[in-house]
Formats: sequence, C-alpha cells, structure tokens
Amino acid sequence: FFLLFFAIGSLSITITNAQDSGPNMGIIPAPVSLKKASGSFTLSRQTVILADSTNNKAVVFLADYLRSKKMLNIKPGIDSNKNTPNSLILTSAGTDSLPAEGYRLTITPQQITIAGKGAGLFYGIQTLIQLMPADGGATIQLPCVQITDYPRFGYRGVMLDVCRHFFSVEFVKKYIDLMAAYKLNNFHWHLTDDQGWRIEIKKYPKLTTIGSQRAQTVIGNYHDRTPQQFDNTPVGGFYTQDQIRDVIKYAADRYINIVPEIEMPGHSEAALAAYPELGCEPTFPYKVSETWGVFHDTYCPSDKTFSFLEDVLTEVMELFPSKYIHVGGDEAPKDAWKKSAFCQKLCKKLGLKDDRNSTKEDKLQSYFIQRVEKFVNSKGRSIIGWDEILEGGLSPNATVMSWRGEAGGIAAAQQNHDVVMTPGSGGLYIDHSQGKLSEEPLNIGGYDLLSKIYSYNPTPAILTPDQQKHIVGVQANLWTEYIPTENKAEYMLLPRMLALSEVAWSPLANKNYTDFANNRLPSHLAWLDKNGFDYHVPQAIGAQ
Ligand code: TNX
Repeated sequence: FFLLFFAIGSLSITITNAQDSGPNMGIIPAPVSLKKASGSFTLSRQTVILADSTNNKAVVFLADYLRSKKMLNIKPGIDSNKNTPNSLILTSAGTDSLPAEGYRLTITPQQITIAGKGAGLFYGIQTLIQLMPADGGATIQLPCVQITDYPRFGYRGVMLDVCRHFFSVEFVKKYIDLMAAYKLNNFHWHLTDDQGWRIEIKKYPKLTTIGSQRAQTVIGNYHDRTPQQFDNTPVGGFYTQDQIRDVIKYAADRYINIVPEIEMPGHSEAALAAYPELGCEPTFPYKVSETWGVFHDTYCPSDKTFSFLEDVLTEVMELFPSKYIHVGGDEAPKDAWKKSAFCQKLCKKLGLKDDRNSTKEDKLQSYFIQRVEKFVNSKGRSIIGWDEILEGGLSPNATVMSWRGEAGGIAAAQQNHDVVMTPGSGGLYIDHSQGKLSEEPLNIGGYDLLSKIYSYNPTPAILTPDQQKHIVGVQANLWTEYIPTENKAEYMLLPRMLALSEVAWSPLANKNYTDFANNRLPSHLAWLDKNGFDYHVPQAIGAQ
C-alpha cells in the first residue's frame, strides 16, 4: 500500500522550474549572500574547466558530473590564465578571508569562477549544479550572479539506523549522495542495536554470524497491538570491513565524515546473543531482539566487557578516521545492574552511592562511559553520546547529542561541552510521520510537518553567546523500526533532509519557509522525481 500512496503523492505535484524565482534562485540551503546580475553565461561543449590542480576531489566530482550529464566531455586543465574566455575556473586563490567550508561563486557572461578551499570548493560546485537543469543539456544558460556562502554550523548530520532494518551499501551511497547535494557533512551510522549487529569485527566473528541474524520481526504497531504477531521471516545483514572502507572513501570524496556508533551499555542484545558472557547473567538465553523498545539486558561493567569493547573500538577506529566515535549511552535500564552481585560489589569498590541527583547505578554508567572515553581519547579520538551520558557525571571531553528535548544539550553547553542538537521535539526525528496519521503509513512518534523541522533553531536563547558556541551543529535521525524498505526510508527522509540542510547551513536571517516551500522546493522535488527518489509531498502552505 506504500506504492499506492507514493503514486497518488506524485500525481499531485505541480512541477515548476523555480530556478530564478524568488531571492535565492532555487538554491537549497539558502546561501549567505546572493546578488543577481544582468546577463548570462552559456555553458557549452566549448567551455573549458581550469583548476589549480586537476587532482582534487571537488574538481574530479564536477568533471564526472558534467560527463554523466553529457554536458562537457573534457578533462579539466590547469588554470594558468585566469582570463581565458568561456571558462569555468575552480580555484583556492583569494579565499583566505572566507570562513571554513566557504566559497564564492561568480557567474559573468565570460566566466564562471568558484573559489574555495577543500569542502568550500565542493560546496560551490553543488550550488552551481543546482543552477543547472536536472537533465543537463548541450548548451545551458546560467544567470549571472555573485554568491558568497559558508555554513552556520560545522556539524551538519543525518543518522541512519541500519539495525532495526538493514540497508544495502548502494542505498547508503545514495543517502550520502543526497547529503552531499545539500551540503551536509556528517553521516552518523547507527551500526549496532538490540535487533542486529551490522559491522564485521574480525576478532569477534559471532557478532555477525549470530548477532546480525534475527529469527523474525514483530508486525504492525508494536506499542498498541496485543497479542504481538510476527512475520516468521528471518532477516540479517552486515557490512564487511571492505564494504565499510569503500563507503568511507565514497563519503570522503564528497567531504562527508562518517561517525560510527557502537551502542553501550544498553541496546546491546544482539552482542549479548553472540557473547552471553558479557552480560550480568551469562546463562540467560539472550537473543537478537524481534520487537522494539528498551530491553532489560545490558553489558555488565566487567573487565571482560571492557576488553571486548576496547577490541571492537580498536577495529572501528582503524576503519573510521572520524574524530567522533559514538558510544550510544541511551536507554540503558539499570535493573540488571541493581540485581547483580558483581555490580553491587563494584559500586562499593568505586565508592558510588545514591544521592538526590542520581542513583549509584547511574554513576556506574558514568564510570562505564568514562572508562571507554579514556580509551578512545588515548587513540586521539573523542566520544560523542546520547544525552543520557550526562547522568551521573559527564565524561570530561565528551560531546553530547541532545535528543530528549534540548535540556541535555543546554546543560552540557553550560558545562562547556560541545553539543549536537537533535531533539525529537524540534521535528528532527524523521521517523515520525510528515502528515496526518490517518493519511500516512504506520510510523512511530506522531507527526511533524515539514515546517516544524524547517523552523527549528539549534541555539536556545537561554544560553549566553559563549555557551551557544558549544552548539556545534544539528542532526536529524532516521530510526527504522517501521521502515523496512529503501523506498520508505527515502519517503521519510525527503524532503525533510532539505529543510534540515537550511537549519544547519543558512544564517537565521535568511530562512523563510514561504520562500523555501513555494519558490525553491518544487524544482528540487522535480529533481528527486527525475532521479527516482520517493518523497512525501508536503502540505500546501497554510493547510493543517
Ligand atoms: C529512541 S533516540 C531511541 C531509539 C528509537 C527511537 C524511536 C535514541 C537515542 N533512542 O532507540 O529507535 O527512540 O523514535
């Protein structure tokens, strides 16, 4: 029935070419400054690309793009003469005053110049591509313009949960392509959870032979439907280390960092099914979870567990160059620790006691995360975790992902910790529906219109300007309990990812939902159609 829904959805779109309507010429995210000028540049097969270096990821990306659209079929040359007419110049010259990741795009009747360093040059190219028709063409008229642009936040993230349902390498690359087109730069890969362990770890093969395999999956609305029904269909899937290296390179070529997440101490049923000795009750029949929610079992804070996690993280850090290593930390119930003689003894040994603010088990979680943090720091990396890592005392160098509203992020920033804002209450839980529940497929968490995520402002006014500097960015999360297919993942992601890009990139003063939804979105939806993506058709402005 999703297919039917999508089909009805696409019929109701009116496709307009919004390229030059409105003040932002169709560009998403809205740039910092855009000045239209008169005249146009004609991009044709005679146009030459000239670059400081032809061996540059951004230059290669543009040449490949133009070749794929059959626009230009030439190799970029070296920019020795900036006055060559009919040229597209890619340069880092004159960009010292631009903020990080910034670029300048200037189109005159004679030349196109994109100036920027590294990611900046790449983003200038993304903007130029947005100014071109989706189909390409042998001759393209580009309106003259002068754009100066740079991001509001350094961390612009999207999470994909590949545990509740598994997604192929090809799909992950498509996700990364979309992120790159919209200047998002951190792909948070949620690789382990109760319902599946999805990353090959050489030292612990059972994590994938056992932990990636689920016997069956609950059907329907898990939270409402009793008795539960199951589909009787085994599912599994994981990424080999070679596949992971390939995805990391693919992302890096698009200036996207991948933040790997290894959940601890909760959301660890799949790992415990593989290695029960890591739980507090080693004889307990753990299994890869077939339903959703929060589970009683967690890793026991034993030396065995810490050496296991250090081994796992060592392989993870050998694969992923990311500064941030995500250690989860969310929704870890403490019942098993309360009942465990080992944990109680450990609390005593560590001198942990209940007090008004937290229980000794909360403090034990804090001890757990701090011990792992020390290890991660010793390898020159930093941990990032869900806001529960605040409870019982925050690890000294940790960055916090604030998901249970903004309170955790505010508290962390007030303690001078960096924060990525990702509150469900801000419309950033893109597993929630985008329209009335009666009109949408089954999802979790209610519904949030596109305008909600668009209007989110990641810097709470209660923070002082200095504290606001600790808000390093913003992220949207795609949890996949109710997202079994790639089509549905796209449908949930789009077009919210476009709204997110503007939250993460554009200056607050340049944001305008009417301009976004009316002037710019239509041409992007047409582009998504042409490229075969599913997406939710947003409500007309004013409709509820
Ligand atoms: C809470 S957000 C979770 C996830 C679920 C999600 C569903 C977070 C850190 N934990 O395990 O998938 O809600 O919306």
